[in-house]
Amino acid sequence: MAKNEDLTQGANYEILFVGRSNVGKSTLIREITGKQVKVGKRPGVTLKPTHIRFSDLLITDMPGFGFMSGVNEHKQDSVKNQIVRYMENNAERIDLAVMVIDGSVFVELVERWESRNEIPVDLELYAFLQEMGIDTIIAVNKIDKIKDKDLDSTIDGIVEKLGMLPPWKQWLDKFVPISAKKGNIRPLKAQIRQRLHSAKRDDLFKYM
Ligand SMILES: Nc1nc2c(ncn2[C@@H]2O[C@H](COP(=O)(O)OP(=O)(O)OP(=O)(O)O)[C@@H](O)[C@H]2O)c(=O)[nH]1
Ligand SMILES: [Mg+2]
Repeated sequence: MAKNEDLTQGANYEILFVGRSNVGKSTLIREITGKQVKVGKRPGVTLKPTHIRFSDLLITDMPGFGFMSGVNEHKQDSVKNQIVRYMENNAERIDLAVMVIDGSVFVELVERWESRNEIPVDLELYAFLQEMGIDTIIAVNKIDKIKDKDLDSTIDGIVEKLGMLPPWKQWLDKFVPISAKKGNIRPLKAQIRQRLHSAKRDDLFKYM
């Protein structure tokens, strides 16, 4: 634990990966950085913020919001509180958040919550990031599970749920369709690089 904490010392640029459990955050970080982070078949694999460090670039893999098999409700609440606290405590250091969603089920899940009159965790998380003023890219993952002909309408639906207007292609700097598992992550890399470039940090391109 102490060692994990030390990785944050002296970091000047932090990219945070957040999202519901099992959406593919850890798989994505592995694809982007080439570093091994724990990836699981079951949700709830990452239970604490995990850091990877390159020079003064800090990459943080957050535990997933939402359902985790074999983890009780109390524990799930404490994971959620931990995530919120981490974002509050480190908002100044966090330059960019990549919110990962499972594009193949996102709209259905959100509607299921809405039909129970509950606020979907994903929307809550997104609103919180906005409130904290953290620049956020939505990585629409698992597009290998969506039929080509349905891709545009599916992403349009996601855009609407997040309170923006379709067509999604007017938000190319915000919504990036990817498949971490298939190694199809180029649009996300391009967007991250654009943010690094704006921050005059082209020197960090070599790490991703
Ligand atoms: N089909 C498909 N599966 C994927 C993709 N990306 C990740 N997965 C799978 O989704 C499962 C969960 O991946 P993880 O990377 O562990 O997910 P996570 O978001 O880090 O999960 P937590 O640590 O529980 O929050 C694994 O079985 C991955 O192989 C993708 O693009 N397509
Ligand atoms: Mg994980």
